[in-house]
This record gives sequence, structure tokens and C-alpha cells, in this order.
Amino acid sequence: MQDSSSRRKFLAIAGAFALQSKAFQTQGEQVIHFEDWKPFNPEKPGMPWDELTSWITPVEQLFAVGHYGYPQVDAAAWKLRIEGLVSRPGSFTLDALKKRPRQEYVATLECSGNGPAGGLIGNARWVGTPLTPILKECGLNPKAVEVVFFAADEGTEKIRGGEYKQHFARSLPLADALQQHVLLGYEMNGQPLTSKHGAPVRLIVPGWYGIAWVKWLTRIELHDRKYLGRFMGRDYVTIRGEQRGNDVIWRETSVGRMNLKSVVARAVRLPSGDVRLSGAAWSDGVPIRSVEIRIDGGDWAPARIESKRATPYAWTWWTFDWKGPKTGEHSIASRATDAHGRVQPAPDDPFIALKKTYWEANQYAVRKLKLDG
Ligand SMILES: Nc1nc2c(c(=O)[nH]1)N[C@H]1C(S)=C(S)[C@@H](COP(=O)(O)O)O[C@H]1N2
Ligand SMILES: [Mo]
Repeated sequence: MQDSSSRRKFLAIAGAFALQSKAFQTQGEQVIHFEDWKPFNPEKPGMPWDELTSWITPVEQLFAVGHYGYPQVDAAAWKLRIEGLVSRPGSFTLDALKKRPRQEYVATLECSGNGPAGGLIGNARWVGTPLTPILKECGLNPKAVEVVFFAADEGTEKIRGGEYKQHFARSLPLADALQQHVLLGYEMNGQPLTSKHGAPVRLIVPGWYGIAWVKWLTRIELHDRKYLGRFMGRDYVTIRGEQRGNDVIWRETSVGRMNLKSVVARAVRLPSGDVRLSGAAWSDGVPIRSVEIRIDGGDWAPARIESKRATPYAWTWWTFDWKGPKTGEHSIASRATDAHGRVQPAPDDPFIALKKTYWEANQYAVRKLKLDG
């Protein structure tokens, strides 16, 4: 929809971007790498945090995950089928989807397997057509509670002694699938989706971890019960303990909405000798209220939020000017707080310490930085 409101929105995004780039790149700055820095590897891309100067992540920097490899789907022959508990099963070509209302949305995509300062994340401008009207046109049966998204990639799963050839699949509860910004996405950053990132069509689920953003979509099924395939019920299951008196209660939950998180991305030496720290903070869509910085285990000090996010699901940028830093080894952490008062956990917070699986690691990273004289 190229109406004036979407143009205005684009200008707002472009404006925020210009403002933020200026705050993130200063004249005469010198990047200081954190001790855990690794050179960018184009063969295995991931967010190169100390190069975070573009609010929109270029496609070359975006990580990729393919549990069953990376299929090449022939877009000309491709059809998306909508089946199961619907009165009018649907079948859509790529052209048919592109003729439908077009929606653009900036959202951060993070893999739930991303570590505390890990690179399995990016912030992109996604374009697609909203899923809700399509599901409704197909005539939702009142018994439908679960929407299962099947993909072209497939593998063999061993389950209780049996072997089963299966396509990648993930589901969303119907209420979540009907969320306004869930898109059948076919563009990223103004370009057709690349094969690696799910062409011709992938699901865009703002506020949810990457595992829900099913790539290479082929079929959507409406079910009357929960779907518990490998990526819902066996992998991507978080095991978290909760202390109850002397007991620990173990909760197993399927990875879903994103957790509040932030990272100290860059450290640059300014001509004045001060060090400017900058980074990103993101959440499941709840606004970021504040970001704080702690240097060498001292007091938490507020960072400056550089601008409001263009959408609640895009990352927020912040900066912090570290005046008169001493030479030598330092440790630096950032932690975000959201508008509901939730605080990003410390690594030893029971919320993290009693989490026994690696998914959903949203504790703050304590990054080491060495300053030369
Ligand atoms: N069909 C399919 N979709 C998939 C996956 C997959 O293996 N197959 N991996 C998921 C995971 S775990 C993540 S984190 C995101 C990554 O998206 P990207 O490869 O575009 O970065 O895709 C998701 N969608
Ligand atoms: Mo992932």
C-alpha cells in the first residue's frame, strides 16, 4: 500500500536511521575491539557488533539457520496451500500473494540459540502480505486453535525407535497467528528474499524468536490441537527451574516470544580520549524504558537512548560516553529495562542459572575491553 501514511512511516524510519548513524559514527573515531572479537567471516555471517553503524542489517551480515540444509525452491512453480480446518482451502502463487495488500515492517530477528553477545541477530525491513485476511478468507472452522506452517526443507527424525521423513514445521496458536503484523514475507531490505533466507516466501513473526519465522513456506494447516513436532516439542524446548521453598519446580516450555536483551556493540576512542560505547536493546515488543551500563563492576549508569524504535519490534540504539577511562583491562555490561519494569537478568540470576538448556540466553554479557595508553 503506497499511501501517504506508509510514505510518512518510511520517512520516519529514514530519519531515525540518519540520526542514529550520526550518533554511532563520529569523526576521527577509532574502534577498539572487545577481547572476544572475531573477524567477520562472510562464509558464516553473523552480526559483526563492532560494525554496528547501520540500523538496518545488510543482508550480507545476516546469520542463517537451516536445520535440514538450504533448499532451492522454484518460485515459478511454487504454491502456498492452506488446508485443514478451513471451509475453503486456498492455494496461492507468488504473484497472487504480491497482488494482495503490501505491508512493510521493521523487526529484529534473533535466533533463540544466540548467546549473550552473539551474532545470530539482525534488524531488517521486511515486506509481505498480512496472514490474517488470508486465513479468514479460507473460512476458519471454529474448532481451529493451531496454525501449523510447513516448509520445503525435510529430514529424517528418529522418534521412539521409528524413523520418519518430515518437512520442517513450526506452529503458532491461532490467536498469535492472527496478530496484526504476522506477514507472509517476500522481501527483505527492499530486495526479493534470498534463497538462504527463505525464498520465495517466509513467515515474519515480529516479537518471536527466529524459529517461528518459517522459511521456504509451502503449506499452512489449521488444526484443532497443539502441534508437537521436533521444533515445538523436542528441540527448542527450554527447561527452566523455579525455586519453591526447598524444591525446584521444572518447567518445560516451547521457545516462543523473545526475551528482553541488550548488548554493548561498539567501543570507539573519540579524539578527546573518551570512549563512546554504543549498542542495541530489543524485546518481544514491549517498549525499552532504559538501558544502563556498568563498568568494572561499579554502579549502573544510564545510557542515552538514541531514538524511539520505528516499530515496537525493531531494536533500539543507545550510547554511553565513558569519560576519562584509564588504560588497562576493563569489563563492561549493559542491561535493559522495559516499560513493564522487567529487567534484563544477570548471568547468575536464578532465571538464567536454573535454565538448563541454552536457548533463550538473554542474560547480559560482561565484555572485556583493553585500553592502551
Ligand atoms: N524452513 C525452515 N525455516 C526456518 C529454519 C529452518 O531450519 N527451516 N530455521 C529457523 C531458525 S532456528 C531461525 S533462527 C531463523 C533464521 O532465519 P535466517 O536464516 O533468515 O537468519 O529461521 C527459522 N526458519
Ligand atoms: Mo534459531
